[in-house]
Amino acid sequence: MGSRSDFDTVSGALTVLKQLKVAYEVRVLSAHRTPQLLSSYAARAEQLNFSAIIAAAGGAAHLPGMLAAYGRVPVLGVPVQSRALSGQDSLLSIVQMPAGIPVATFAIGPAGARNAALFAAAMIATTDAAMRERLDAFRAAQTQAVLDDPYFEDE
Ligand code: RP5
Repeated sequence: MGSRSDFDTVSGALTVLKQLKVAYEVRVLSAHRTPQLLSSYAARAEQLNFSAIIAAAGGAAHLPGMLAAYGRVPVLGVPVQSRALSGQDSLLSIVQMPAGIPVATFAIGPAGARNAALFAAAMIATTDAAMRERLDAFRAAQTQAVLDDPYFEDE
């Protein structure tokens, strides 16, 4: 994440990663406050052969694009809801990558962070049968929660 202040947005992603037993690490890296750190972290992600980087940032959110530019690890960008423009600025700056360096972009805020984690797990599941089973179980539990809702009426 671009700042410690992004943590509330990111924390739901960590819950999902834990639940699905995806190994992860968490860092605060700022494209503008710690630019050197950002490039060395992208190199580390490549060296360790990470499956994905979930990059959450707000405002002029160049963190995901810069991480994607420095390495080949797929970057999943999460726009953080900014105070000034409610995250529209974050969303547009992450999603509008010029052709050549892709960043997969998710919804603004905590929903986007959780979905980025689920997407990373789905990427891993393409070559990992145990992860596939955990994802299936996650979805089944989600379905069951709807069915168990007293306001849900079965036909
Ligand atoms: C971005 O600027 C961060 O991703 C954060 O969303 C936003 C504000 O950062 P702080 O000023 O709260 O550190 O770099």
